[in-house]
Amino acid sequence: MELKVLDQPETGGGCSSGSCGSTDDQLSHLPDAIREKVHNHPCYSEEAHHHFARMHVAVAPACNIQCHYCNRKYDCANESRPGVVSELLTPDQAVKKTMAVAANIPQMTVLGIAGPGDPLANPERTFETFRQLSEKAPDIKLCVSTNGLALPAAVEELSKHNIDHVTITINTVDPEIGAKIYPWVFWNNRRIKGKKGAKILIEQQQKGLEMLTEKGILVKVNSVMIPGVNDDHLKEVSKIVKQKGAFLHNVMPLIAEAEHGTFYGVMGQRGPTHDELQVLQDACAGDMNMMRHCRQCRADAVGLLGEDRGEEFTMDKIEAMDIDYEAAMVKRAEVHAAIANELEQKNNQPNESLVTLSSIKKKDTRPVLMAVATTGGGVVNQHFGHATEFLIYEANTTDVRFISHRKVEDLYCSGGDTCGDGETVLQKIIKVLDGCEAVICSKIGYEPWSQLEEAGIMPNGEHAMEPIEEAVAAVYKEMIESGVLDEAESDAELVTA
Ligand code: CLF
Ligand code: SF4
Repeated sequence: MELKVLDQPETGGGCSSGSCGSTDDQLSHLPDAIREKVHNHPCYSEEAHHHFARMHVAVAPACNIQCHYCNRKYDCANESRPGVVSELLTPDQAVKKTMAVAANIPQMTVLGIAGPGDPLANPERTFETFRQLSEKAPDIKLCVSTNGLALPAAVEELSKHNIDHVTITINTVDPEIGAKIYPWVFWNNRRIKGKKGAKILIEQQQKGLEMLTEKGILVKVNSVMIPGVNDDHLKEVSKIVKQKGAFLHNVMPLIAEAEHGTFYGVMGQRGPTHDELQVLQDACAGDMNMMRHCRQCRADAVGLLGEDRGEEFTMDKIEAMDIDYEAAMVKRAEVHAAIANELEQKNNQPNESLVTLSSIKKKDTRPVLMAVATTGGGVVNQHFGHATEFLIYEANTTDVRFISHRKVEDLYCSGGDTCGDGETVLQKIIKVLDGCEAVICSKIGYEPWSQLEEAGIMPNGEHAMEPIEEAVAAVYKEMIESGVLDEAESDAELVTA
């Protein structure tokens, strides 16, 4: 099966969408064993994230460092949006919850422990959960995220439980910069401050990374992009972690709000803009596989990356469930086989729209950003008014590539009497879509249609249920053929003149 997923280092030419026939080399250079590890992991594979779900269990409350973007009242901000609190579970409860979710959401393939503190600062609770799950649910991949301070000491134990995916948050390899991010680390029963503490953390992270890759465990590196602190430096971080064998780099934006009570939030440290983040991700992509579909999910997240079904699986609801686990296992196997089959068929078919695009002789056609509304499955299947996030794609004459996602704070259409009254909400959504020239959804009402058009964003509801890359390529082709891109260019020239 062809796997279309991650940004690969540029190899010169060729379509990187993974669905236009010539891209079998996307992940084909990977050994089968690694392909097997990533093909259904929604964080390690961009394609998988449309189809497979993950869940987190919040079993790890303590942390052994302090980050300036974290308020310990909330979940670990290395893998979560700041300001979120999860339901803390015992290992037994976590195992029960995982089994219940696996039975109810057959697409759930990965169980991660990512907080609410640092999983490896809570080794008994973390490893007891992994130990039980590796016995009771061997078809679920186990995943853990850590700040890395306690990692070297934990590598042996991690490898015993078949944990194939480890995330280390590495924001810097320079203690000077580290001291601006980490006020202290707790090491050998002492709180060590400033540069000295940062140096210990960096050494432990690098050592842990080397030990994991030696054991063949896939390592993803998360880095929080903090403008003015580590933004210029992260390209070097990317290069170094790649040299040491990291599989994937996920550069996430700092989210710092005063109301979260973090040091950065209170000090007014800003996060990056969409453009700044994309420029840095593109700069790192020359050296590294980049993850661009991270949702900074909570320590008890459940579902596809873009959704959160945690409320359906609180412990009181799980206690009341009557589950036939045998039937559920059969169902899981059927669903996984059906997804594999669907992906294989899709990847074996060339994207006709892209093939036709490549025959367009027009030179100098510029790339265009488009927003797509989807609930998953890799197809355009969501009403504009129901979208809580948009996936952003860039189209050019040879390629359609996934760039990022953008969250919508309020729904335009929330149903009931107020539906459609959302003028200010709509203005906010239009701001979120800044830089996009089209929005592709399954349906869209008259009011948002005309306001989007006025804002220079072309709405399109004609590609419902089509695969996303094909729909984006088709809309791009329509834009070229109708001369919309030329008009926009000459408008821009007029303005500059
Ligand atoms: Fe969870 Fe992290 Fe494993 Fe994924 S999340 S522990 S690698 S299973 Fe994924 Fe969520 Fe981003 Fe993390 S989208 S925050 S990268
Ligand atoms: Fe907070 Fe996570 Fe940093 Fe610990 S490692 S201080 S929980 S962001």
